[in-house]
Amino acid sequence: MNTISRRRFLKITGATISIAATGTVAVGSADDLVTKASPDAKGLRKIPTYCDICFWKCGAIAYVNDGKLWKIEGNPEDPLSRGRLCPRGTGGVGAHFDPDRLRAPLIRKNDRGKEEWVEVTWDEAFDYIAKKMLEIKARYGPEATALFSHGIGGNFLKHLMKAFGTPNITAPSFAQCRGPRDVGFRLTFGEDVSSPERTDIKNARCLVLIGSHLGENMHNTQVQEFAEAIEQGASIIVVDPRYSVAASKAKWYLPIKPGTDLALLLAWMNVIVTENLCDREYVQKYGFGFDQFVSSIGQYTPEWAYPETGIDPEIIRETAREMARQKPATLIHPGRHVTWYGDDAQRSRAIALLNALLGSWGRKGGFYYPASMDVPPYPYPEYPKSSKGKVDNPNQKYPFAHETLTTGIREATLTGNPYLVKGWFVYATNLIHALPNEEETIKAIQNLDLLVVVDVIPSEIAGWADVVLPESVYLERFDDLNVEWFREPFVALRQPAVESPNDQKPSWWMAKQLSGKLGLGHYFPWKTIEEYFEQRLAAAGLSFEELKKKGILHGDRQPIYFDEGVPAEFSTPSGKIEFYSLQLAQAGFDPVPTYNRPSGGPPGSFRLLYGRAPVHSFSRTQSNRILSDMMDENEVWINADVALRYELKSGDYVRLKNQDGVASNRIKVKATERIRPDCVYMVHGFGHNAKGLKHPYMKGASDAQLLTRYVIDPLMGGTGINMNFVTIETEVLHG
Ligand SMILES: Nc1nc2c(c(=O)[nH]1)N[C@H]1C(S)=C(S)[C@@H](COP(=O)(O)OP(=O)(O)OC[C@H]3O[C@@H](n4cnc5c(=O)[nH]c(N)nc54)[C@H](O)[C@@H]3O)O[C@H]1N2
Ligand SMILES: Nc1nc2c(c(=O)[nH]1)N[C@H]1C(S)=C(S)[C@@H](COP(=O)(O)OP(=O)(O)OC[C@H]3O[C@@H](n4cnc5c(=O)[nH]c(N)nc54)[C@H](O)[C@@H]3O)O[C@H]1N2
Ligand code: SF4
Ligand SMILES: [Mo]
Repeated sequence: MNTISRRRFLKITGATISIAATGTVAVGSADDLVTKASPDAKGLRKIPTYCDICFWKCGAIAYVNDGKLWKIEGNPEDPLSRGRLCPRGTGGVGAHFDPDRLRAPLIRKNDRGKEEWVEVTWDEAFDYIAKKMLEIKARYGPEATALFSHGIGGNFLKHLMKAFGTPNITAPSFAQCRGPRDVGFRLTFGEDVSSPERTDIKNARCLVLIGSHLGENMHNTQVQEFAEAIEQGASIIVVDPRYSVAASKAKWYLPIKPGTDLALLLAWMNVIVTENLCDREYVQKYGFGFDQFVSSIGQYTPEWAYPETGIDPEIIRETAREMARQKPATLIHPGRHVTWYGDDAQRSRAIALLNALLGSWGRKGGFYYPASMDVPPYPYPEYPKSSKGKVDNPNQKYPFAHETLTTGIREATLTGNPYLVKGWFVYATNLIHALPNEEETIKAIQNLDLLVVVDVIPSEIAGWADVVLPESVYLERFDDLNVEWFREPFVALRQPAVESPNDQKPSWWMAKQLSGKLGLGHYFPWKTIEEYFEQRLAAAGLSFEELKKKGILHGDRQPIYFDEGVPAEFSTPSGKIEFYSLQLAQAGFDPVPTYNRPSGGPPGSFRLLYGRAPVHSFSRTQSNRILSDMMDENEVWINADVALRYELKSGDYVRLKNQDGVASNRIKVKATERIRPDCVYMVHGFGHNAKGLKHPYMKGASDAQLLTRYVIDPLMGGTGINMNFVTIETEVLHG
């Protein structure tokens, strides 16, 4: 079968441990899988699809009994899930049954944010939107409408917006998540880490996790592979101010002072170089600027790093030697959500450089070269070209931003610089929880002539919309083909298992309908979505019928390591791994990372850290009754000694108040030895205040509300948000 070329990959990227209840699942062979969502059907049907509770897109099989959704399990044919879903995926059926769901299109009938609506027909909603979009276009140009879209479900809306003529299409996955990592790796190796990460965790002999809290961060394949690596005796080194689930599996746990990881990374590299422990042949063959690199890191001894990080110099040496002992199967995990301190691209670059010293890029147990099926895009007419260009990064202020900045579009909406943005189309991203400083988001929204939100529940962002469009949940709809970049090439189909309970519709249908109202119908030449699939798959020599039946089609395994014949080519300016970066030097940045101490907080305050819980995704699952049954509110982790000082015990309620005087909803205390005394920690996504979210309303507290400050990464515009500090307000009563 067709497999895509490396060249196209470059082009495209240029653009359980006992931790989890991931029960192994026995399912029948693909032969008894059927595919149609027919509510009257009797008996048991198994419909292959892929999960949408997070962006990992695990292959799954939905079980429908007498027309009713029963359960969902992993598809054993799928290389991502390998037959097992994570607890969130298993609880995904709760999304279909959620009584808080949006049921019909809504138009605002009072001030923005009041959450008062009139139910309208789809036709009325589209008329309203099209009229506004065309007015905005006539007055300010097509670029004045921006699309915020997260996840594969937004693909057809992206296509519509490109056809409309706007280049302003963005997702929080860059400036609020993995952007700095991909920039740091791209500057070093010429390629992104991308998603799913090209990390060969299962073959690693030494795995270093810096923050990445696998096991709470439940990205399925990574967690499964982490368990495998542990079983095979890999040494695990975890660096985290909090004793995470991953830390409990580690041989070395380094409770680092928050924000000082770059100091540790520099000291590790210093040891490896000074003790002559690097992969010399690899570095000589593929490296550029190694001598300058060596002289630059000479000052960063473990003794220098000790007062910065709080990590004993001998532990720094010991762990560096262990990494070197296992090279090249030593994987310093690049992390994923890395927008922490504003120096994140340089910290990520240091991670890339440490991997480069150990020769793990392109090697088994390090970073592999992903492969993909060659499924050509649909042959649409060409998009109109924008004369204005993108709005998010005027004058390339952030020279290494290679994707569009959400917060850049927000900024332009607030200031009109470089030009005005008057319409936001928001698909599946809760901008109130996802972007730092919610006040700025709300102010920007108040400048708009049109805010459309496509969601499945009445989220906070939907509460601010002029028009809310209710989408069918993933178990009720087709979405675009998932042509994944992974260890092995495959293509997966999301298809409906059941019908939507009310007047909800899939986004491809919305995009096609709206295209008609905007005079862009010729951009949607296919009559049905099936026709679209058939055409794309036929062009790849694949059968839609077979894909419908199996949910997944595989390509032939390709070489994925240098040793297997992948050419060691690096798309950097020098064509080599850049230990020293001329591009950075020319743009006025450090060509080799250097360390700056992060600023501290007011006396008596604690740094606010946040992360994931195994049974929830961001702010999107708290109203899913199956998942909220397992975790209904978040807690604030407070160091046990600190709690004692405040006379607090686990179960008491407090409020957190940040440096700008913003106070949180009440939140339960977890007094624990498992966190440093200089920080507190909470799970992201709780503390909902949208009225329509009846079940999760005001349960737990929102980290997002407290993240009023952020530091922008000067290389690429990412928003570092671990820069907020809170005090603990105890007057809330003991509970
Ligand atoms: N269950 C679940 N899993 C998920 C998701 C989800 O919503 N739910 N979301 C997915 C997505 S998109 C992402 S991006 C990932 C995010 O997950 P990760 O990429 O693993 O990272 P973070 O959420 O940034 O990391 C939180 C961890 O970093 C630690 N930490 C905080 N500050 C510092 C510091 O200064 N130094 C160090 N070394 N550690 C620090 C925290 O204590 C915490 O353990 O999770 C993915 N997996
Ligand atoms: N404070 C803070 N901010 C963060 C993070 C953090 O940890 N703390 N994490 C950052 C990271 S790593 C990421 S990746 C981003 C994630 O940011 P987002 O992707 O915005 O995540 P959510 O908050 O879950 O918002 C998803 C929205 O999509 C809706 N939705 C769910 N399913 C569907 C569907 O099928 N169709 C439609 N149309 N809508 C649907 C949900 O109801 C919800 O309103 O946030 C970033 N921002
Ligand atoms: S990791 Fe879990 S929630 Fe994410 S797609 Fe896979 S099963 Fe679904
Ligand atoms: Mo993320």
